[in-house]
Amino acid sequence: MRDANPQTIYLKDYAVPDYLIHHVELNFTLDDENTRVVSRLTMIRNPASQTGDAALVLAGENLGLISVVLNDDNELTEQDYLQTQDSLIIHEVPQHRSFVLTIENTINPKANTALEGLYLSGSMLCTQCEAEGFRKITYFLDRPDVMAKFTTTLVGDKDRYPVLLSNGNKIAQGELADNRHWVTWEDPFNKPCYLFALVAGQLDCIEDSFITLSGRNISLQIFVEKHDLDKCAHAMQSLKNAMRWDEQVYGREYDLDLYMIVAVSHFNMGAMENKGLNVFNTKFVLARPDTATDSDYERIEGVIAHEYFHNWTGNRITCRDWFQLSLKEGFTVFRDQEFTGDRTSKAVNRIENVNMLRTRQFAEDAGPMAHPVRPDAYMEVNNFYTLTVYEKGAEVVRMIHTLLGAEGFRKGSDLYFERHDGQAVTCDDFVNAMEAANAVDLSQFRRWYAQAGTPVLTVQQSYNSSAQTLALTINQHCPPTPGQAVKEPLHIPVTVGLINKDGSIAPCNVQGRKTDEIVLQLTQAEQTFTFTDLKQQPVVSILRGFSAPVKLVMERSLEELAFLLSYDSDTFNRWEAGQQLAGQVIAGLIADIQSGQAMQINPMIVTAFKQVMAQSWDDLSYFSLLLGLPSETYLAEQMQVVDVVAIHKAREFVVLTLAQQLQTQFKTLYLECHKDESGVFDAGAIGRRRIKNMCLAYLGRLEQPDIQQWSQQQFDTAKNMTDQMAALAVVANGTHPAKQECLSRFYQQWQAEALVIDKWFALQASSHNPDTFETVQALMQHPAFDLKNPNRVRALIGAFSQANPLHFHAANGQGYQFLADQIIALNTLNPQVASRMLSALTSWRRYDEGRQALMKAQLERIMTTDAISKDVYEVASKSLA
Ligand code: 7MF
Ligand code: ZN
Repeated sequence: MRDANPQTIYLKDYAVPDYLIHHVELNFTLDDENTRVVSRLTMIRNPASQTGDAALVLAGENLGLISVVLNDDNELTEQDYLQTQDSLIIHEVPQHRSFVLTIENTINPKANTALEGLYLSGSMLCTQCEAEGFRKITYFLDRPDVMAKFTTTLVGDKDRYPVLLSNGNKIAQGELADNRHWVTWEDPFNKPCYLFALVAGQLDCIEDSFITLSGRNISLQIFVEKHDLDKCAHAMQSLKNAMRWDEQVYGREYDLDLYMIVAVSHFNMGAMENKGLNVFNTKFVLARPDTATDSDYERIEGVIAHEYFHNWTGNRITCRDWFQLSLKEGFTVFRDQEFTGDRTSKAVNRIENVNMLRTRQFAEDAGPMAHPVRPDAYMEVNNFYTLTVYEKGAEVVRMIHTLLGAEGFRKGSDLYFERHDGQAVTCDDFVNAMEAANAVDLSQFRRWYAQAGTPVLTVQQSYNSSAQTLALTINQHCPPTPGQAVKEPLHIPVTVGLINKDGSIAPCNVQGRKTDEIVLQLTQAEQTFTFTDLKQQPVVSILRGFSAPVKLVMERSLEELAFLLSYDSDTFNRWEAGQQLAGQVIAGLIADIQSGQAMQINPMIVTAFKQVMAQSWDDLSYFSLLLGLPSETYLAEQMQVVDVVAIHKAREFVVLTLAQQLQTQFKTLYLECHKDESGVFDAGAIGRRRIKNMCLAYLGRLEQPDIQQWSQQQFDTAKNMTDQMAALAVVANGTHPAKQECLSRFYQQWQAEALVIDKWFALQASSHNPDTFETVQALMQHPAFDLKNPNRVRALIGAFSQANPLHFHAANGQGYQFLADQIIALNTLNPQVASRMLSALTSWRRYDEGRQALMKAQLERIMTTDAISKDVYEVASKSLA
């Protein structure tokens, strides 16, 4: 919490550090409220530094400084250094030889509600240092291009902190007087301080092992609170799957003898890849069939893999500065997506990732916080852990993969690891390696890293029957974003396939090469590609697999979309055709509502759904996605002025119509797939649960006694959380007579399981029932609600503001005022979470005038918050600019 005028940091100002740290010896005397830190730094002036000033500037915040000693015997006095709010400046240190600086300070973990640095989560002491948390532990050169070897000794009471963990290998331990003990950890790898971690507390652990490709035996441990020991098996198996996959697909082995994961209940985000000691949000570790849904199981495996993959893409090779964050995050997200695709269903995984990209990243890219994958300026680095850096960053890596092919990409990643192991590098270094290993020119492609905004591709086709050619003309245009008025054309891979009217493949014949599918390389503002030897006009399947993160504009009739939904061999485009068909039908209904007419549904949607349901499907999860309608958020993305009420009404009308007209099919399918397969997590069982619960959700809209009976029955007898939660959602989102009873029984049943209670909060907060706002207000007062727990905040406030457009955007502004109240309260407690909650208000320009004024007024009120944090200030001020 600081002044309301924070500094902007620019990429163009990057300079190498003036000093380097070779070795760090840390000694922690642990106490919940008064931990003592002794840090002994072996340092040297950086020979590459260009600055004349010799002062040593260390970053540090909220530290109780005790002493500063130079070379073990020279205790510095206040004449020798200057302490500011966020730094310690030592006026003179040796310039031509290495020196040792020993700093002693205190910190208060219990008072640390921002959950950055060393803090208390429940009864566990733990750390979060990325991006700039280490400076809240001790004074340091807190930047990722300063890499050092760490040795860490932890000292604490044996009963209060029986388990003492840090990075690397345990090299010594012993007992002390007063019931205390100590452990020393040594990490043999150089690392930046953001990868440092410490955990201490009353923890239990499950253990396993993994034999690497070269035959090394790695010990694996997952630490949790005792009552969670029975929920770790899935995370452990996931870890082993990820380790094997990285060996097979990237040729990368784990490098330490020990890999530890700790699950903590208070965590600002998903997880953290600290070297050898990952710290996870409990949400992404704990799973038991009766407490976690199938999606939770899949997500856990993905997050465990993500953090594991960071060991090579992030830890062994790290970022030079935080503008390069996508170097590790974009690449690692791409890796975890590919892993999840291999483990589950490629088609479903791609659709889910694109859905998230198009609803959330596209909104970010079109709003006041738009920035390139490699940002060029920030006030608060924590605000740049964004969907753009992560998800669009992964798309950029995926496009390189598409352009080079799997083999070429692997050559490039091998060269990247070979060139840069042990270094802190840039996004450019990554692209350079890809280029060099494949002898290609990616200079224009590099614009993807520098240019913000979502490009729009407009496609026109013209078939010439006498020449038997099809000309595809593609135009690219990227709208301006804050600070970037003019955009250059990008290098965009556009994957295309052609389909004959009978559903067979029409070969793509471009410049004499004949293939089933082609990757067109769009490099100009407008380009025409000509396909030859086409005896009949084919249907074009374009942007297959969503080959680039762009918006596609192409006139399509409902008939053409229905054709693609039946015949496209590309699983992504087949699903996309169904979504567009539904989207067009819903758009028609929205127009009806806005012009005051009765809603007239186009029956083609029913026919299309009927046809999908009449086919037999191997991948039932994919089948269930084909039966889903575009979300209200995605529909909102498509509108000039978002009309939340019309979107909701129109979409609900389609849901109800489908439920009525396909009632028999939904019922049959439900009964066919409704079996007890609790604890079975293969693709078949997961798919049956998905499709059955999709059917139940449709049928629930009918509000018929027999269906109410089914959902109640499923709720009462479910032995797995997927089925229980799905049934509860149907019961609670309507007029079911047992609604209140089921909600309170669910609470009673699960009150000891925090993660299940989060689901209970989120379900009620995202309900479309008319009394939802009052329910949310009441839940804020619930004894289980806690503003200091980020998972709870996301479950209640996050779900209401981000997953309930209808009620959040209530025309009287009560939703906005509520959110602003919570953000103001969170600003002092936890600025990172406060700033994330702001995202629901940043898109205010997308709404009607009345709502715009109400949202803007709340943003302005937030701006007047006393002691406004950098985090909240940056987002609120940029939103209003
Ligand atoms: C999967 O990236 C994908 C993304 C930073 C914290 C985890 O490993 C991380 C950390 C944020 C947002 C998303 C993710 C993470 C963070 C994440 C987790 C799993 N380095 Br902030
Ligand atoms: Zn990551």
